[in-house]
Amino acid sequence: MYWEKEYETMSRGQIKEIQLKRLKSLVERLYNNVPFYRKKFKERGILPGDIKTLEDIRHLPFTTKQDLRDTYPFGMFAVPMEEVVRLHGSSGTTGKPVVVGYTKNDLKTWGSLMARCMTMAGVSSKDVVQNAYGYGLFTGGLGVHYGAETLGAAVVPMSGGNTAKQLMLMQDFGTSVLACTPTYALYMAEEAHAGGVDWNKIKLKVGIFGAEPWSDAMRQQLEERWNITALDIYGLSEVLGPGVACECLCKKGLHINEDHFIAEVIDPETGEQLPYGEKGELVFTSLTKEAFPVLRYRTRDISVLYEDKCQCGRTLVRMERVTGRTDDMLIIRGVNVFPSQVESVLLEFGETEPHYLLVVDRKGAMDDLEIWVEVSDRMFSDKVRGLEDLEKRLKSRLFSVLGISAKIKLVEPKSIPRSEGKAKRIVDKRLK
Ligand code: DLL
Repeated sequence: MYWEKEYETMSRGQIKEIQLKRLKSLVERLYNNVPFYRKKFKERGILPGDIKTLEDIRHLPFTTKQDLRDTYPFGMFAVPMEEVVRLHGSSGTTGKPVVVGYTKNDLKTWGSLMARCMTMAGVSSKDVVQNAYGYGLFTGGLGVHYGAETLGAAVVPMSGGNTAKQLMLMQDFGTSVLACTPTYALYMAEEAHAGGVDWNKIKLKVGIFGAEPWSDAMRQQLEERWNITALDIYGLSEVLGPGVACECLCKKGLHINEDHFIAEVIDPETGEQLPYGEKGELVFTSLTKEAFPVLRYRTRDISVLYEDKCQCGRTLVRMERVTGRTDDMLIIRGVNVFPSQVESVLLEFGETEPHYLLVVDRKGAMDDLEIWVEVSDRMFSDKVRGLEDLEKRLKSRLFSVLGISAKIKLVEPKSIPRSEGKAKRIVDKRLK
């Protein structure tokens, strides 16, 4: 089943034609309406008329998260504020979020791209979609919500949490589609198996899971525990929100909605474009967004693109599921965490050394973060009371900076292995 068959199954040549036409008009809009891009184009001596082929995209500048921070909050918007009808933000917890905006048209496009993704996943207007992505600045909740409505399905706007009620409504409403992060779906499955659920009343058939990396092993667990087909959905606020790409029932990678986004894979060191089939950093250009278009946005997500036709009949390029990033950002219980945030806290405390390790694991369905911290010589020989007090203060300060709670393990000076190359700050056991 297709939502917009003509776009989803057109020849590669036709897709490229549409992309070129839209790229030309995007560059024109950026040049005329966004001072940030006009300056960048001028520095490189580029005029909108210089874009003649799709390959010319290689001459255009990248956009980074830092660029978006520097123009906070609305500096990248390409339309006047009176045309903006919605604002969302990235899921970072410290400092200012990255702000993205949408016009009425943008919301319509987003709704239909999400409807397209859900159709790809086998969802139809007959379904009851329980939406347990968080509603709020995060794009997951409202993104899925409007997609399901556009499709004509019945959406249950649960948002995240409140697991007992989630399970109750799932049974009472005959929910057939569950949309949430894979970790939350696993947690709900655990609770459901722990008792109280009448499995005859569970009508789930599909899970649309994303917003964080997950593995095929986890897919298998989710499929077995819920007796469903579990599919991967990808997106990021800076480019759209959920709906940039989604798996079809063939489970051979995620189809990118290429009539709205140009996807490239680049070598993260040199910035050079890599051919299909090679692994590198994903870069997206949003072709049709009006309020907040981005040119060659560096996602930091690592993937591979495949151009061969999928058995589902779609000709849209597929991306391999994202399991890693070029930076050291971790997503723990849905929150973006950078080791540098931990470092900055340790530097505030005189009693610790800036040697630390973030150990992330999955206990049952929950992500678990333990932070190993080396204490200074002076402190280590101190009384136990002093150490306990330090642990408490660290825990509370880290909670306020990271936005999630972590276990603290104070270790002896010089006990965390030193590295001769890049420091190894992270042990992530979740994707094993
Ligand atoms: O996570 C949008 C979203 C909502 C996608 C609901 C899917 C479902 P951000 O909060 O801006 O937006 O986070 C974007 O999350 O760069 C990836 O690192 C990661 N991510 C998103 N989807 C996936 C996925 C939303 N399916 C960042 N697999 C991205 C792996 C994912 N990582």
